[in-house]
Amino acid sequence: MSLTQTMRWYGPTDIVSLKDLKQAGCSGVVTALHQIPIGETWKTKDIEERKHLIEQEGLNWEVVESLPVHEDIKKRNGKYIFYINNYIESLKNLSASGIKIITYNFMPVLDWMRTDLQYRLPSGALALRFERLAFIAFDLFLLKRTEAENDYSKEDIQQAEALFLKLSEEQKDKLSATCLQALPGSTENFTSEQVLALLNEYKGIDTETLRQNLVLFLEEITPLADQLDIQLAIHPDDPPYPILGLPRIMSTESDALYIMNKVPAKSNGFCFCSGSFGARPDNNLPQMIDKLGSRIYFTHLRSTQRDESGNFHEANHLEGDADMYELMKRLVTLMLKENRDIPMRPDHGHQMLDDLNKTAYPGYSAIGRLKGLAELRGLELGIRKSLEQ
Ligand code: CS2
Ligand code: MN
Repeated sequence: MSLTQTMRWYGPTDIVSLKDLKQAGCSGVVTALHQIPIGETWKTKDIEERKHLIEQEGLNWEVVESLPVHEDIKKRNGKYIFYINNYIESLKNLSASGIKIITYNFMPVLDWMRTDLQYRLPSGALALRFERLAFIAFDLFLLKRTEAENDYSKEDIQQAEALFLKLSEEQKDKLSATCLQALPGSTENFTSEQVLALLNEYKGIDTETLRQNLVLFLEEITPLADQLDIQLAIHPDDPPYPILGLPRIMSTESDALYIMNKVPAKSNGFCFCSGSFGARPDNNLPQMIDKLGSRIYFTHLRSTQRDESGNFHEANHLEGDADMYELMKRLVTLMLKENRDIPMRPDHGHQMLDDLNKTAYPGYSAIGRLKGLAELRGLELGIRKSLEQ
């Protein structure tokens, strides 16, 4: 038994092929039917077609990431009942094809947010980075969200303005395009107008309402998921605090414990993403593994490097603020104790070597992830051998 070492594949449009992933050393892949508009049912034919492609290369489709949750479900208005029924149909179809681990998130409007997709590290490799003042500058002066200034201190606003005034037009465009990045797996960016309209729809939805909407959604889907032995794995917020005035409900240990206790169904579980939770200094990652324990169904291993000003970038997998040895040790111990596998994947990698000349989905070039995977596999092997002695 070992961690099921997987990598994400964005499907046939991904420049990183299944053959590449196989050579990188993984046993399985994590993928989604990105071509299907959010909210529509995933049909058996499409699931089987994708599964076949993966199996033809000698790999397994281990995890769905993500089966996205339609905004109407998060807001619990509009056609949310229709979308929940579709979600349930998709779960049934996936389960019938033997795919049982389903990742999703409950972040309103956007998935992860960074201000720089090409932050140069001392090694020359490129990483994803979040710079707090750059983000504030985007919010205030590029997106021009009404009432944004109420969310920041006077000092922050002054410093963000000073930073903004130094940016060239080209740098401003780049910052906007980065912050308005499309959802993972899509290449179309949002426009400012679109994002402002989407944000507007969350007026009146506060943290408690969003939390309640997640609970209600889980209460609707977990009876079936339990019956089908499905493992639902919610991914944390990234970054793990409110942005753009939106509520956030999966950022901390207490957020996770609340959902775990409120919906005790076995199928209600977590994707433990050390990179997302780890961008917050008050999240004690090893302790979170212990507390969430048997409900951890999938892990993203990645480490961020934070600084005192609230900026962070994605570090090498074995460096940065996360103690990857400790995290791996607790995960291996958990698996041994519960006699089960938890699939893992390196979440993002640096753009390096030949990949510097290629355009992959941000964070998902091949070589940096291969390096992350190799390091994590080695760490796992060492820990397993030493625990066996
Ligand atoms: C992922 C997330 O690409 C990534 O960083 O960790 O986007 C993740 O796929 C989703 O939030 C899960 O629903
Ligand atoms: Mn992640």
